[in-house]
Amino acid sequence: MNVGLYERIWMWAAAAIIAVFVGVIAVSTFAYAVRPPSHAETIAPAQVLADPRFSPPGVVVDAGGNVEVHVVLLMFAFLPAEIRVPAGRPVTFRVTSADVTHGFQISGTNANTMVLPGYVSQFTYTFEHPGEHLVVCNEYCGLGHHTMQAKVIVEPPAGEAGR
Ligand SMILES: [Cu+2]
Repeated sequence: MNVGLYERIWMWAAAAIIAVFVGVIAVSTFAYAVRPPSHAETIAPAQVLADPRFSPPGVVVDAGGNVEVHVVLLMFAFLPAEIRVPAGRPVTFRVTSADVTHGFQISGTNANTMVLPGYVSQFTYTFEHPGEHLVVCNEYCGLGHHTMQAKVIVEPPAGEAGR
């Protein structure tokens, strides 16, 4: 088969671009563990509020100072509805649903995940500045969907209060 020079060049260029794309995905997946925030692990949706990972829901700071927020979404509320976290430190959100598919989006940030019943969604976010963010459900979940809201209150780092 006779393939022209330019066509051969473009074929190899296209193959190289595809190889680079696949390589970037492979490196970010296996070397940097980049993955979607949903499906971190499984959980029985009917027992979410009794599960030690989410009972009680709220903010947990461990001995090492790591901040974890455990949130349960259900028709039509966030538990807890008010989340207080420190500024300038990575905060890991672990979110799950007790019933249907919900969404967890923190306004003014790129923190956003689907929340599927049966799975825990997890992501880590650092709030740079103190302030208040509205949290909304962005997956239609029923008649009261539009009333679902919570807020994240970002507090000044410890020792800087009142500055
Ligand atoms: Cu909703």
